[in-house]
Amino acid sequence: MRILILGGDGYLGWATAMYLSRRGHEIHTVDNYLRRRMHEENGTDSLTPILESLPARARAWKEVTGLEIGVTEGDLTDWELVQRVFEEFQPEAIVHYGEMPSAPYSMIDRDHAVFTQTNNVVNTLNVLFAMAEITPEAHLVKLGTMGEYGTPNIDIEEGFIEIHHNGRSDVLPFPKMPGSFYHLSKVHDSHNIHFACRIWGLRATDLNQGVVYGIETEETKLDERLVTRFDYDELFGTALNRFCVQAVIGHPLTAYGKGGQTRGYLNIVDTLQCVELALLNPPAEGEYRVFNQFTEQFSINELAELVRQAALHHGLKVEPVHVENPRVEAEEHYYNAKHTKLLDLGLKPHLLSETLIESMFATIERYKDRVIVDRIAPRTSWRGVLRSRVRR
Ligand code: NAD
Ligand code: USQ
Repeated sequence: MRILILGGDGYLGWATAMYLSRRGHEIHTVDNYLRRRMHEENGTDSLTPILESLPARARAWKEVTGLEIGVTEGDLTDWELVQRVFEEFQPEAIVHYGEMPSAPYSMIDRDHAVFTQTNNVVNTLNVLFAMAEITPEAHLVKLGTMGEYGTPNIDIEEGFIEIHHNGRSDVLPFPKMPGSFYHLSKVHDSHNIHFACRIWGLRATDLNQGVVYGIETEETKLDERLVTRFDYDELFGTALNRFCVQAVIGHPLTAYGKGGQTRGYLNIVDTLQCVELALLNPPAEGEYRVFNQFTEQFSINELAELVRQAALHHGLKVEPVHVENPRVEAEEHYYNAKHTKLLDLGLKPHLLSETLIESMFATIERYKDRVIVDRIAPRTSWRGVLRSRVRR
């Protein structure tokens, strides 16, 4: 299959490009290095040393495997660039990771909120128009987020819910209550994608993914130059990845608030499997479908305890601390999200275990001299804008 991977320089995009290339697909990637530039802006960096550019990574891939990964360095908000890539590559499927993915980054201030929503919504609109005009048969596999739903006090369905109201009923999109301007950008995308499927007959799979953890995939292990990025700082690191780095360097595990925040989680190798399953089982013309993409749910306190135990076993002593929560979110809540559609397609989950956490410790230990310790503690407050108003 000819697969266009948008955001191919990122944590998940690079791992996906290699995985699908090795399975015989023709791969082309697009990235504008936004993620690298945001790290420069914040004085942070990937724990793993990634090569200097996407072409350099593609060259290393070719040397190791003999396989090609095509590269376009460019911005997806640039309509002419998107149009050119679609015309030249004629994708049969598009895996769209190419967005600004951090909730805290989107909450820094007005500029960062506006940038996040503009970047993400415009990228996706450009992709939808390119599909409609150039490759209307192609399948869009779009990375959304479980955070679109928030934490409602009812079970979360996979995208749609049957509602009975005043004697009538319908199946409608599940209500959304996201927790950051970033998560909101994904809701806006979902509405735009659903609309494009309805009006133009496009086909799309919206993968509402949970929090991803893990450093290694079969492909990253082939050669050190093929590592994917791995972040642990307050803006770009996600919960379990951060806790593993914290355990290795002896930093208290930063549980925000009461630590009862519960989310869906999955191993990076299962992200690859899920995307492949979606690609191999495309929706019908005009169909917009939603899969909840995670394998297990944990509260922050449960994750911290798992990491504490694995650390102890590994000869490391670390304890959780309950730091003031920089976010505005429910710290104790009901959470039960359905996630059967990918299992029905054949997903074989790699569940979180002490062995897996210890193997993450082992990889992190190799790079621990690269950790920038003063970028670990949370600094970005959801209430930051309000505080500056009070100061005035
Ligand atoms: P990432 O930042 O590492 O990857 C995104 C890539 O897209 C980056 O390399 C970035 O430079 C590129 N990009 C962003 N805007 C662009 C633009 N305008 N033009 C060209 N390239 C652009 O993030 P990730 O963790 O790999 O996440 C990939 C996707 O999956 C994101 O859409 C994210 O919202 C979603 N997601 C991630 C997780 C997770 O835990 N990592 C969980 C759920 C959903
Ligand atoms: N948290 C802590 N301590 C930390 C870091 C996070 O307690 O050191 C808590 C947060 O307060 C939150 C939960 O852990 O309650 C998850 O936070 P996170 O930073 O791991 O993940 P999140 O901000 O939700 O974003 C990440 C990705 C994003 C993706 C999302 C999936 O960065 O791209 O969309 O996970 S989901 O959470 O399902 O929406």
